[in-house]
Amino acid sequence: MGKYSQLADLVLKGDQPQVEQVTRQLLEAGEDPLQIINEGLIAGITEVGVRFKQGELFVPEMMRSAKAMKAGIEILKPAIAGSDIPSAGKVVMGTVKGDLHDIGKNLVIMMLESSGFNVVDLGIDVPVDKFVAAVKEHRPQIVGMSALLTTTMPVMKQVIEALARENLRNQVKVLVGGAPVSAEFARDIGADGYSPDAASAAELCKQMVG
Ligand code: B1M
Repeated sequence: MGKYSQLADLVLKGDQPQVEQVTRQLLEAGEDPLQIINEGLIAGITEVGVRFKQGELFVPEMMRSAKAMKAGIEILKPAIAGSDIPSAGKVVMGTVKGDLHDIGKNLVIMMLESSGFNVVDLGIDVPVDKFVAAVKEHRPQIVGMSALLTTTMPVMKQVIEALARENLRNQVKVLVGGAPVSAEFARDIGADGYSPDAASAAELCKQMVG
C-alpha cells in the first residue's frame, strides 16, 4: 500500500493513534505536509463521506474518523504555519448556523495564518448576527463562511444581506466555500469569491487585499 493510501485507510478506520504515528513518520521522512493532508488525510475522510452516503458507515464512525483526521492535522500544523510574516490583513471566519463541520474551515484558517493573515475564528454554528457583530468589532477586510450541508448554504446569503442592511457590505469582501458550494452559487448570492480548497482560499484572500 502506498504511503498516502495507508494514511487514508487509517483515517477511514478512525484509528487515531496510528494516524498520529504514520503522520509523524511521513513528516519525519521529509514528505510535504500539504501533500500529507491532501493525499492522505483528506483522501481518507472523503472516502468516509462516500461510505456514509452508501449507508456503510454511520455518524459515530464518521466522528471517529474526523477526530483521527484532526489529530493528524494538529501534528502537521507547526510544519505549515509561517512565522514572522508581516500581517497580510484580517479575516473573520466561521461555519454558518446549523452546520457543525469544521475540518475544512480549520484548514482554510491554517493556510490563511501561514500566509500572514490574522484570523478571528468564530467557530461553528455561527448565527447571522454574530458574523455582523464580528465585522463591526474586528473591522476585517474579509469575511469567510464555510458550509458543508446543502441545508445551511442559504445562511451565507442571509449573512450577505444582513451586512448590506447594516451598511457594512462595501467594507468587506465575502469569501465562501465548503463541499456543496460552487462558484456559481457564490455569484448568485452576491459573494466576492469562492475557493474549492484551502490553498486557493489563501491565494484569493491575498488577491482580495492586494
Ligand atoms: Co457530515 N455530512 N454530517 N459530519 N460529513 C457530509 C458533509 C456529507 C456530504 C456526507 C455524505 O452524505 N456523503 C453530508 C451532507 C449532505 C448534504 O448536505 N447534501 C453530511 C451529513 C448528512 C451530516 C449529518 C446531517 C449526519 C447526521 O447526523 N445524520 C450531520 C450534520 C451535523 C451538522 O452539521 N448539523 C453530520 C455530521 C458530521 C460529523 C460531526 C460526524 C463530522 C464532522 C466533524 C467536524 O467537522 N468536526 C462529519 C464529516 C466528517 C463529514 C464528511 C465525511 C467529511 C467532511 C470533511 O471534513 N471533509 C462529509 C463528506 C464529504 O464532504 N465528502 C460529510 C474534509 C474537509 C477538508 O473538506 O470541509 O469540504 P471540506 O473543506 C475543504 C473545501 O470544501 C474548502 O477547503 C477545505 C480544504 O480543502 N473549504 C473552503 C471549506 N470551507 C471553506 C471556506 C472557504 C474556502 C474554502 O472560504 C471561506
